[in-house]
Amino acid sequence: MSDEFFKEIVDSIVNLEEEKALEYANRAIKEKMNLLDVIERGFAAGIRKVGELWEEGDFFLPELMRGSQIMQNCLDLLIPHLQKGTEKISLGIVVIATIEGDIHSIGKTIVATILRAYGFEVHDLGADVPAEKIVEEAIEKEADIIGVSALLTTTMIGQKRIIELLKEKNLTNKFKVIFGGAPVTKAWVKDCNADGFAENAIEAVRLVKSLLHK
Ligand code: B12
Repeated sequence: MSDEFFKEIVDSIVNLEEEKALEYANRAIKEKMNLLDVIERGFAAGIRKVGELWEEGDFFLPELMRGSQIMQNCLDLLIPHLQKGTEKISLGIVVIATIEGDIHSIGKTIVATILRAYGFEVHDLGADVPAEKIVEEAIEKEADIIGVSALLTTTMIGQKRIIELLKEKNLTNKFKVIFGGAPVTKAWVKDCNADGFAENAIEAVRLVKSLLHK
């Protein structure tokens, strides 16, 4: 798996070349590459580059949407292969969602998939989910961990709302709450009194394992 291959994937996403991108995804599967690496260093790097181009005004919203659709189609191919090694015994229960007002789902879905592959029972509630619903589901599923994704600075406040709700319901000690998403920082986690955050899916696995002493 060479850096050149990752670069080719990035270019296919940036140039909005769906056929090529799908071909690379299929090649990665066929050649049994490390698919998480392929996603993080190839496809995710590509979509982030598209985001930068959009921010700089070189791309418009339809191009951003097209890029994310191509990324999603490639993930649909890759994810079932990532899940293959899933262990049968649950190491813990995770409820995960992207917070209300925020439709960014790609990163959250990758984290959910990888946690599943590492043996956690994961309930993925999807995107644009109200804080109240996330807490309700965590109670119902008897979760150990609540994971909340936010990609917009305007929706991060919803992550804090989860902590407030748990406090109101006297449930602070029942769950560990972790955050994720590009704008989330250590300072924000501290400010909210959350239990941690992770910048990518592998770090998320490490974080969850350490919080649950696995
Ligand atoms: C793809 C994308 C979209 C797609 C989303 C498609 C989808 N189904 O997800 C579409 C085109 C729909 C979209 C829409 C919008 N977008 Co957008 N989008 C992006 C983009 C380019 C990439 C996001 C992404 O998928 N990254 C790849 C994944 C793999 O990375 P990730 O999400 O960061 O996730 C990783 C980690 O953060 C972490 N993680 C993530 N979640 C969690 C959760 C837990 C619990 C843990 C532990 C870890 C974790 O692990 C993940 C895996 O490595 C970003 C740019 C960027 N740099 O993030 C802009 C970006 C987030 N979007 C932005 C904006 C403004 C919008 C819109 C408001 C645009 C508009 N005017 O309509 C709308 C939002 C509408 C809404 N209400 O939500 C801005 C946000 C600016 C800000 N400061 O708030 C960004 C930063 C672009 C920019 N540079 O300006 N977007």
